[in-house]
Amino acid sequence: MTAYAHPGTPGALVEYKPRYENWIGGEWVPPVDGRYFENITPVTGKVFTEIPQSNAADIELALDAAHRAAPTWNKTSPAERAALLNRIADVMEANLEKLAVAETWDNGKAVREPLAADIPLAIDHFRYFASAIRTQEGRLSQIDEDTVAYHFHEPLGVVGQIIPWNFPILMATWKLAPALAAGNCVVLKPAEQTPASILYLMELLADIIPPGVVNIVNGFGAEAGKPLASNKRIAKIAFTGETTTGRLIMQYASQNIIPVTLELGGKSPNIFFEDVAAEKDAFYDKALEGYAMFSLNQGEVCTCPSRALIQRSIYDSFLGDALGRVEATVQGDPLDPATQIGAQASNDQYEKILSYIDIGKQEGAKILTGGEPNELGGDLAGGYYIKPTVFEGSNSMRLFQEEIFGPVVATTSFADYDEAMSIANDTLYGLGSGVWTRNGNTAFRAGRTIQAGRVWVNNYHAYPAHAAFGGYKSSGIGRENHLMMLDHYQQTKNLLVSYSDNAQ
Ligand code: TXE
Repeated sequence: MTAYAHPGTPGALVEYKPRYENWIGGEWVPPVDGRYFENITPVTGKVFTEIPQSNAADIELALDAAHRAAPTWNKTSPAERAALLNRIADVMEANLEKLAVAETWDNGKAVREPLAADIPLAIDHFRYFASAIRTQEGRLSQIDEDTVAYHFHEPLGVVGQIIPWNFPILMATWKLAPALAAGNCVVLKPAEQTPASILYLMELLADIIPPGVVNIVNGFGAEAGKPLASNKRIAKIAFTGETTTGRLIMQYASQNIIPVTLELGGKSPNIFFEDVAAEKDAFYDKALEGYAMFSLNQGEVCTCPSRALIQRSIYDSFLGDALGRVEATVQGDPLDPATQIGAQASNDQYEKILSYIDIGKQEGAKILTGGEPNELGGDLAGGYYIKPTVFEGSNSMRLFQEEIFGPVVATTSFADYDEAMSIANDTLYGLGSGVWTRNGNTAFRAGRTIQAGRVWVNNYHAYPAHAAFGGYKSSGIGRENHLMMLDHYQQTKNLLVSYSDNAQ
């Protein structure tokens, strides 16, 4: 398959508008102050569209629209909500290729990923929550012969959502689908680095979402995110982003005593036990692939397996084979489906990753491959490309302790099971982790011992809608995906009824 034409060039599948507005109350609404910022594609480093630089006034407009829509939308039946979610999924499916190209242009990721993962997962997510809300039931407790406690699920009302730039459409979906299924209206702020693909999606959905049920306000964290997260008119704030920002979000929410869900940083261990190498078979091959997954989505994944732990007895041979796999990874034009690693999402992130590569060198960690930008030619010359990078070092190094959010893996060895567990848990974070072994008992014990919300056993980077996802420790509060997500967007109403005329 040949590469997709870049937006703005002849034959392009996606044409972005030169300027977007906020999506409020079912209309495109210019920012109150009339300010816009330039949005750059990381593929070439060039500006391709302008985005509203909103502030508190725009957030208030969006909240006005959401509160106008809420009395009706909050009362819709589960069947009506499910129908909307299924319609959204159908439109996305009909436009899958366009959405994948739009996502790549805004974020820099290799288009094969949104084609095969981000967009199909988003579609499935809407369908999953359409089913979930149809099958959700309230509860009834029989207190005594004549007294009954009914438990009803009620929507919270109007909720705020703030998302990051690594999976713009999928992260929007993870938050929108359960919120809408539960009957809430939403004001969502995309990340300033990747606002365009979500606006492109809203253009496709403009006619099917009732006005005010979903509102998108763009802008920067302090100017637009804070007035949303600290607003008295939201009943909940959901956030994905950096741990330091998560702390601020909790402070804002505490002023209004509203619930918060936080999905924050990670430094996930990926552990390879010696029995993995007992045979050089398909399982061994799968484990090598599991090691190389640190560069998936350019390493810009909160669960990036950024710490690899390999048992000492197989360290040299396994790492040697794994390096071959890493070096064979294809980096190039993100719009070429053959490309496996694209561009980092922004210049800031590109600089941050390179600075961590310097920190690693200064700490005395050894670079085994990569460790530098990938200077691609032609119109990709201005883009933000970094070669997948393997470091060898020890777990006390900053390289092993701080989230880099790039295609960089810090690798170390361990003697036995106990040491593996102690290194794995020696981190502030607890989001993802991987365990690779042929021994079911080792897998189970390690899975229960590692302090992380998700432990992948003999696989990695799978995100089905019906598996709970979220963090231990500084990686966050609450879960996303799975039925249980509905609880984060609902109130419980208890009606305690006596059906007796007798005195109490
Ligand atoms: O995150 P921020 P940034 C990590 C990753 C990355 C680092 C910085 O290590 O290098 O964070 O990224 C909004 N009130 N992750 O600066 O600032 C902001 O506009 C309200 C991990 O992009 O947390 C954006 O929409 N909102 C992560 C969103 O928060 C505020 C994914 C995330 O931005 C705000 C992204 C404020 N005061 C980065 N300040 C993951 N775990 O997936 C910012 N925002």
